[in-house]
Amino acid sequence: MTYRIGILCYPSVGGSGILATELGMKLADRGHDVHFITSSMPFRLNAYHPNITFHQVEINQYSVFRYPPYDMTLSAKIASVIQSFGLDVIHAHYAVPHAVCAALGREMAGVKTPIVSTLHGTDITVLGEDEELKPAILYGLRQSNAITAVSHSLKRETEERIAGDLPIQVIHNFIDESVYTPQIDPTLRERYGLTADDRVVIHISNFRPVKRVDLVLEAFDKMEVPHKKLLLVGDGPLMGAMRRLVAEMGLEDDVIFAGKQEQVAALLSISDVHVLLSDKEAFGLVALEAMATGVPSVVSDAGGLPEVITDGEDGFVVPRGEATIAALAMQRILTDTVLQERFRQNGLEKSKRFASQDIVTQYERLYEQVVTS
Ligand code: GMT
Repeated sequence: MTYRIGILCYPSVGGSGILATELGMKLADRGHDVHFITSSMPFRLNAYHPNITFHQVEINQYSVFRYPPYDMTLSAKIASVIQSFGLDVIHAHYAVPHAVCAALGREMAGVKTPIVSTLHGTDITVLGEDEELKPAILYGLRQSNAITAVSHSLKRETEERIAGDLPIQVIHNFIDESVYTPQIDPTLRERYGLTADDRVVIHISNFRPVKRVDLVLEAFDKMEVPHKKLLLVGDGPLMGAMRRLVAEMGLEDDVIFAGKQEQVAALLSISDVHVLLSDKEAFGLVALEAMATGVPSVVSDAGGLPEVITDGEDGFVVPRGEATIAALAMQRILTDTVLQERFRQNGLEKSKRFASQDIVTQYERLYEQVVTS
């Protein structure tokens, strides 16, 4: 059975947008008719696909508005797509405003199109802390016909903070197994000025406070490993501060800022260890991407990260905020080639559990459930 599916997500760089876009593309490959309703073209939606339609939400800039009414426009667009294309299901990624707008759009269209809402993390762990927003989040979740969370940890947090009485199903994030696989590009290391002796630590994030890039720098600085290099990929509000910190720490020669990149599989492949020391992390898609590319991770014990990385099996899970422990963990992987290879092989095997093949089927089953009930 194939469906007409409306997908709401943030189109810019970010785990929830990436996941929603990849899901839409995989669903289209399976014959579903997929409609992205977003403010701009999702950044990974880079290939033409006959089963995908992109509906741009135009933002009204009328001068009387101090804040353009994006949520209203998005809801109206959802209503119009429901009416024009007869959507069978709406899949909202991220509670705010998408779950809420899905409910409003459906109401405007005067229909009962089922809504699946997927919680990704900060929509609950950060925005759910805001008492002014909480009722809106709860409204969006109550209006949903099914709610999913990307990890057991996020399901627990949602039950504790917001909606203890609502059923939440865990569907883990996935990777495109055809993209995230060990890659060999002999020229790439060279292009980043890396030599064969260099031991490369990689961190990829949106440089927001929650990612603790400062702690990554501190841990890297503490590591006693010859020829160590740190590859920082991504961009965000703390980029300026991190550049200054690198200079203050005297690490300019060892830290490479690669900026925002789309082809992270290739960059992961030239690295020896991946590090993510976030204070909060509902899942940590990038740790899964590293694992599938054959790169062991050192991650903090935040949120769902221990559901991705198993301590001592395919990487190390260290306590939050502990730079010294993280430094020792990275050092062990970089200096013990037997351990590194064991983690790498275990990770490659484990990443198959998160292959798109199975996870997309779990979403399809859920669509069937909400459409037929
Ligand atoms: O990590 C971010 O700040 C971006 C955020 C997003 O919404 O794009 O990521 C969240 O969703 C990802 C996809 O499900 C998860 O892998 C990330 O762990 C989660 N981030 C946090 O919980 C901080």
